[in-house]
Amino acid sequence: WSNPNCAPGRHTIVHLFEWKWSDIAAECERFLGPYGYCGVQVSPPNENRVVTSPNRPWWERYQPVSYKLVTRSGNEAQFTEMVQRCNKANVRIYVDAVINHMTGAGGQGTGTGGSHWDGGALSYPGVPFSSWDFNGNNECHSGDMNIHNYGNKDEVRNCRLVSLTDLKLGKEFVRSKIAEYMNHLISIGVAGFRVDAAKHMWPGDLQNIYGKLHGLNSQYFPGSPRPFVFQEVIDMGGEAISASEYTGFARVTNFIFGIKLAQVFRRQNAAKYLRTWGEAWSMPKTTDVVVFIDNHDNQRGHGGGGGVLTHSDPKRYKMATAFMLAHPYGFTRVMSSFSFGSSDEGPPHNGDMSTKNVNWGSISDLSCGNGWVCEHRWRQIYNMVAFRNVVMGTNMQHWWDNGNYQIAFSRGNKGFIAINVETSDLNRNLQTGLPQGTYCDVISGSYDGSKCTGTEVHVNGDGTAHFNIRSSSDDPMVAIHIGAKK
Ligand code: ARE
Ligand code: CA
Repeated sequence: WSNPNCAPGRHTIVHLFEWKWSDIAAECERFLGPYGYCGVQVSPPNENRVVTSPNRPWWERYQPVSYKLVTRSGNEAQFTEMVQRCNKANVRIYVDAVINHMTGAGGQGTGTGGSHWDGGALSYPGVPFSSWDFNGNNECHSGDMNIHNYGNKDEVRNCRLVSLTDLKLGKEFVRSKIAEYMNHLISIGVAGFRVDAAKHMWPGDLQNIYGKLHGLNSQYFPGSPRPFVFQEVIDMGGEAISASEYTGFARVTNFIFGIKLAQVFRRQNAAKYLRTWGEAWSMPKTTDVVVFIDNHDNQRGHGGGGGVLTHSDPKRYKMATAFMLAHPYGFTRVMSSFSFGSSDEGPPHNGDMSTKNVNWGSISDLSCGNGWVCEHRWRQIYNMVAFRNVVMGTNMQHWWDNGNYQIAFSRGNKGFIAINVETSDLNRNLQTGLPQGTYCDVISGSYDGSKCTGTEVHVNGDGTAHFNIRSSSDDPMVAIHIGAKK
């Protein structure tokens, strides 16, 4: 369950947060496929509660009503078409699986797929789940049924996360309904799952559910390998539950990663220390993690968030993302956001609250418009996704730092990056480890097949090259690789 099942030569996924299935299908064909992305993490595809106060927040999708595939992103036919078109474009789909809970415990109503739900009565006939499918006073001893103490494992796993009705995953019927939902998605052709709120489920219950999952659809995945599973476990240290309880069988999300890199690129911790980036920073093994600079929660202060870099601080964000993509550690995920004022605000919408389309834009300008930030279409980011594909399998070599905030390293003899987080310019010769030749800096431009649209870097016969990186530049870094050589 730890293999992402990417098409050959692809190594990064993008979270297209709240995108419509029809837009994702088009994006796979016109952008993600051609630009080398492995896949897309999509928002939860199953029926959810319709929240009207606040009006249709993004987080209503984390309150399941049933496992019917009807949401504001689209219906089952649109979901299926997206999966088919993306797989055909060599881009995988990973589903955000919300399986710890159903809706908030109060209220009742009709979900996005027309199913009735009643949180007070613990009734979800669309599945169907009823009161004996949920944890109650026998399992949860917190008093009011909610989680208060993250120091108590039983409470975190058997009580309600922010009052969401907590499924009894020890029960065979509940496990089988969840596995049925996930197997339905597998039969459509998805490549794996992000497991939401995994910390709030017992590792044994999760392994039981994973064990019920079918191999992937052989139409797209020869030999039907196991689905990829990465589990959302927030472990910053200091709580009863640790990420290591969830590794060894599947991956976990690494939340230390984005916080620590934010400190470096905000100049609160010298970049020279990144020389040992990885397990030495109290992070799990490289093969056990999915890594990212920010996610949909912490970019807006949810999930204990804050402290991370986001698109709203583009200079530092691009530097941190470039470092992530250049460095060998972890399986990488790029965030693709919509712009927001309040932290509750849902995706860009039309007058009837339907989600706005994403623009394709012109060839020279890949911006998305309509309130979609589309970090994954920023040149400094997509060119580093390609860099990662080119250098995959090589080690970090030729590390250099100025003893403070200027760093550089190569990936074997295939790629090289220099980053200037200093307040002064970087102007010197560095050993790149690359073969002699003229390379295109893929930060300031691209290789268009014959020439560089940005700066050129000339690597000498001895592997050295001259770098001049002004600290005041919008992008104080240079990256070159053998896939963008003149
Ligand atoms: C909303 C309202 C609540 C209301 C609830 C039920 O905000 O006030 O009680 O609905 O009506 C998202 C939003 C929530 C939202 C929820 C349901 O962020 O605000 O609640 O959807 O609509 C913990 C979990 C972690 C979780 C974060 C948010 O461990 O798993 O909280 N993250 C995932 C998703 C979220 C999603 C959910 C789970 C729920 O990524 O987007 O919530 O499906 C420390 C701990 C962390 C803890 C953190 C915050 O850091 O270490 O474990 O994270 O504090 O409490
Ligand atoms: Ca639980």
